[in-house]
Amino acid sequence: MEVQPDAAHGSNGSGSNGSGGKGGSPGIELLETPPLEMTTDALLRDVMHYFGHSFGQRVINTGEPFIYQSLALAVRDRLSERWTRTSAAVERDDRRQVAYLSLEFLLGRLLRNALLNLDLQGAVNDAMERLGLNLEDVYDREHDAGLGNGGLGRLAACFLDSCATLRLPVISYGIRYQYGMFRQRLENGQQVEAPDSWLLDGFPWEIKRLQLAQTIRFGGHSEAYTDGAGHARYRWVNTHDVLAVPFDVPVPGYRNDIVNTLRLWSAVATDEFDLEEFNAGSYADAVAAKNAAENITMVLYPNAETENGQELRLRQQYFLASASLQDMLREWVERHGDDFSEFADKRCVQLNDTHPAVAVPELMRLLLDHYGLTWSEAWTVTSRTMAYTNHTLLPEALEAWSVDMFRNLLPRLLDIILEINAHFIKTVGDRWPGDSERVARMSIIEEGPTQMVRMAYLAIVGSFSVNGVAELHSRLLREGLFRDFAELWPHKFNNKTNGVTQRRWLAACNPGLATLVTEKIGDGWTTDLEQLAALAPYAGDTEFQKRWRHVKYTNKKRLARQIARCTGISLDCGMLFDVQVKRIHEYKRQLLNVLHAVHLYDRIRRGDGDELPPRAIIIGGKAAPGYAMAKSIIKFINNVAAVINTDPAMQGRLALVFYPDYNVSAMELICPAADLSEQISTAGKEASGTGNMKFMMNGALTIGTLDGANVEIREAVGADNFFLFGLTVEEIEAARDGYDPTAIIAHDSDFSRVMKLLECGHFNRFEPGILDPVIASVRSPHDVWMTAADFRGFVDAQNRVAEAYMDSANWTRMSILNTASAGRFSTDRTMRDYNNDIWKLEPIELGGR
Ligand code: 26V
Repeated sequence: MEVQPDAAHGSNGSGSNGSGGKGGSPGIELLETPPLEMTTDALLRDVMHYFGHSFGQRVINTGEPFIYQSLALAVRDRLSERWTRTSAAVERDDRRQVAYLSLEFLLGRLLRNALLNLDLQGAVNDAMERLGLNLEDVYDREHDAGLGNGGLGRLAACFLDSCATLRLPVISYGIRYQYGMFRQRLENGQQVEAPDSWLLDGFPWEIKRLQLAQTIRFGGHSEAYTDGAGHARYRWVNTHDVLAVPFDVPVPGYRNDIVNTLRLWSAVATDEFDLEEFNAGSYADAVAAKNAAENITMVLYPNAETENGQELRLRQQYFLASASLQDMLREWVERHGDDFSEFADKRCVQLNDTHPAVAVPELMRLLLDHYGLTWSEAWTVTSRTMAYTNHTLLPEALEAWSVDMFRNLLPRLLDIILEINAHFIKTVGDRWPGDSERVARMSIIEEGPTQMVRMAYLAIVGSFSVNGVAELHSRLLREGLFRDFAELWPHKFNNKTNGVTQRRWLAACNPGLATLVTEKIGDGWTTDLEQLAALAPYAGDTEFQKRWRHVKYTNKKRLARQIARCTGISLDCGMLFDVQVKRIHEYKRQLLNVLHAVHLYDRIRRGDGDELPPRAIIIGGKAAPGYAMAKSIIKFINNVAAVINTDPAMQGRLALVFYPDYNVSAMELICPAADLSEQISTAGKEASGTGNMKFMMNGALTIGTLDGANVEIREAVGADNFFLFGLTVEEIEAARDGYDPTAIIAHDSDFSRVMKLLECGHFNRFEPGILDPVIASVRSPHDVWMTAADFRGFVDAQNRVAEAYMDSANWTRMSILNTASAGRFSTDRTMRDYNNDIWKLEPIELGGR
C-alpha cells in the first residue's frame, strides 16, 4: 500500500488509488493496518464518527441525509482497502486489461448493492435498528446517479457489476455530468423537465484524483513540421485547452474482495487559460471562458435517438475519448516506456456505441504526434485495440458529424480521419475494382451538400470486433445496415446478447422472491443464474405456487402504495398488473398499448367485459425534450387515463396509470410487482431490450413481438409460456408497400370503435385538437411503426393473456417457468461471452494482505 497524504476518514483527497497514478517521488510503504471490521459494532462506531465529526451532527432524525452519507462513507472505507488491493494486483501482474468507454453509466443507487456485494446487509440492518432507524428509509435518502438515458446506459452499469464479480480487469471510463437525466413532472398530463442536481448533497462514493488530470485540446489548427530526424510530422497548435479531472467510483464484485474502478471525467478550466485573459485585464472574459470550459460536462444529453449534431455533444465525446486514452497511455508508458509493440496484446478498448468512436483517430493522433510511431505502426496498434458495440438499427440514431464541425473543433483529428478513409477506400477498391458505387456507399465521409463523418463506419474500420446486442439484431446488422462491411470483413462481426445483473435485478430488488428461490434451490444462482433452471420441477407444485403468488402479491402492494403516493390512484392488488416502462418512443409503441386500453374501456362500457380479469395498465417513461410526438404520446396516455380512472363503471375493473419520473429506482419497485411485461416494438426496431429480461427474471410473463432479445426469451421459456403477436421483420417490410391503415380499421369493428372514440374527442373534450397528431399517426399510410398493422394481433394476444390470468394455478406455473428460464439473461453470461470472444482476459488474482 502507498501512503495517501489525504487518506484520513472520508477525505475527498488525492490519494493514489484506482489503477496506478504515482506522482514523481517513490512512495513510502504504508504499514500494514488490520482490515476494517465488518461487524455491527464497528460499522455503528464508524457511522457515528462521520455523523458527529465529518457532518457535525448531534441528533438523529429519520428524514435527514447525514446518516445515509455517514453510512456510505463507512462502507466506502471497507471498499477502499479491497480497491487498493485489486489495483495493486492488476498492476503487479501486468496482464491484458480492457477499458470500457461509455458516455453513459445509469448507475441508480449504490448503497444497497454495495452492502449486498460486501455481505453487510445483516450487520448494517442491525446497526440502523440500534439507532432506531429503518435501513429501507436510509436507502431512500440516496439520489439516483442518473448518468444515462435508458437501455444503453443501464447495460453499462450492469456490466460493471458482472465484470467485478467475474474478477475481470476492466476499467470503465465515463463522464461525471453535473446534471444527469432530467426529472420528469407532469402538468396537465404533459411532461415538464426539471434539472437533476444529483450532486447537491455530495456523492459520497467518489474520490477525486487531481494528480491524474489530463489536458484536452480543442480548436486551433494542425501544422506540419520536420522533426530532428528529418521526418515530416504534425502538431496541433493554438488550441483552447480544458482540464479533465477524474473522479473514481468503486465497483465491488459479489463477495470476492474485488473492487474495480469507474473513472468519471469532469471538466475544469485550465490555469493558463485564465491567466492569459486575466493579464490582458479582462477578468470577466476569463471567468466566461472558464464557464465555457466547464460546460463540457455540465449535462447529459437526454435525446437518445433524436436531435443529433450538437457541437457540445461532440466536445463531450472527444473529452471522454481523449482523457481516457491519455490516462491509459500514461499508465502504459510508466511501465513500458514508449514501446507500443505489445500494446494491442495487453490492452483493449470497448466502445459503447459510436459515442466514444472518436477514440479511433485520437489513439492514432497520440501514437503519431506524441510517441512518434509511423502511420502503419500506429494503425496496426489502433485497429487491433478497438472493439465496437452497436446498439441501434434506427437510421436516425446513427451518428454523423459534419466535416466542418470537425475541422473547427478537432482539426488534427479530421486530418487523421481523412487519411484513414483514404487507406480504407483503397482497400475497398482493391477488393472490388471499379465498383465506385460501393466506394461511395462505404466511405467514412458521406458526400452531399454538407459532408459528414459517419461514425459507425469509422468505428467498424478502426475495430477488430463489431457486435450487436441480440441474435436478431446482429443478423440484421450483417444483412442490412453493415452489409458491405460484413462482406469485406466477415470475421469482425459477432453477437453478444445483452443481459442484466441478477444481484440488482433479483437479489436486491426482490428480497421476497430471492429468499423463496434460495430456500428451494440454494443461493448458487446469485453467481450462476443458470441454476434457476432447478426451479422448473416445482412449477406445478401447489404449495410452492401459493408462496410464489404471495411474494408477487406483497410486491404488488408495495408498488400500489407508491403509485397511490405519487399519482393518487389506488389499485386493487388482485388486478393483473400489465406494465410497460421504458423511454417513450414511437418504435416502442406505447400507443398500441393505449389503443388496447381504450378497447378494454369500450368493451366494459358496452357490457362485454364480464369475462375480463380486472387489469391495471401501468406505463412509465421519459420523452426526449425535443421529441414532440413522444411528448404528445405522454399527453395522450394521461388523457385516456383521466377518463378511465374517473369512470365509475371502470372501478376495480380497469385502471390506467402513468408512472411519473420513471428511473432505475422506480424499476426496482416495479419489476418485482409486474404480472405482464409489454415488449411490443415494431419488429426489427428494438436492438435488444433489457427491461424484458428484468421482468422475466422476476416472474412476469411477456407479451411481445419477435424483436430484439424477445426472440431469445421466447426460445428459452418455450412458446407456450410467452404471448407472441405481430408481424415479423420480413412481414413488416413486405407490408410497407401499399400499407393502408384506414382499410385495416374499417375491417375490424373493435378497431373502428376505438378510432371513433378517439376521433370524436372523447378523451380531449375541453382540449380540441390536442391529440390529433397522435390519432392521425395511426391512420397514416406513412406510419413507419405500423401500429395499425399489429392492432388485431395484439388484442387477440391480450385476450389469451386475460384467459390465462383467470387460471391462477396455470398462470403461476408459467410465472415460475419464466424465472426458471432466465438463466441466459445474466450479464455474467454476457461478460463471459465478451471475454471469451473479444477481450480474452484472465481473472484478477488478489495477493495476500
Ligand atoms: C443516441 C444519442 C444521440 C444524441 C445524444 C444522446 C444520445 C444518447 C443515446 C443514443 C443512442 C441510444 C441507443 C440505445 O440506447 N440503444 C439501446 O441499447 C440497449 C442496450 O443494448 C438495447 O437493449 C436497446 O434495445 C437499445 O434501444
